[in-house]
Amino acid sequence: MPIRRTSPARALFLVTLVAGALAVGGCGSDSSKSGASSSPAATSATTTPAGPRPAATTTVTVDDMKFSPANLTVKVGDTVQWKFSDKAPHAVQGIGDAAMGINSPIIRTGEWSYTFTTAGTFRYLCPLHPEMKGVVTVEQ
Ligand SMILES: [Cu+2]
Repeated sequence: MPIRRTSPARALFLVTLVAGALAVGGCGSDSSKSGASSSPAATSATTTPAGPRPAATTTVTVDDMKFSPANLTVKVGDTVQWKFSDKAPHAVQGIGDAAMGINSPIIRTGEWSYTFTTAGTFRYLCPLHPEMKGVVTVEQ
């Protein structure tokens, strides 16, 4: 009876001792290796840029009774800035439902910006001079 009780306990004790010794030995011999391998992993994590590319701003000059460039291609999230510097006042007004948000005040000198959040083709004109037209193509 007492032998049956003590022998599993002793066996467990021995296993615990051996496992502990192995664990300590393994840790001690591997510590320099694991320390060396963890630093390249850390640098690769920091050098990998997360997320999409930064948004860009493209300028359209409003001068000499025209938008230039009149045709422009940007990416979703990009901003177009119209820079007004003509003798006559102008505005930027979208044509059609998709371009309804494009609606600047009448400006003679100064800037007005619009950020394109959806892909598509956006036509616009100057409501004071409807022959002044432009197109912004927004790609995904
Ligand atoms: Cu105009």
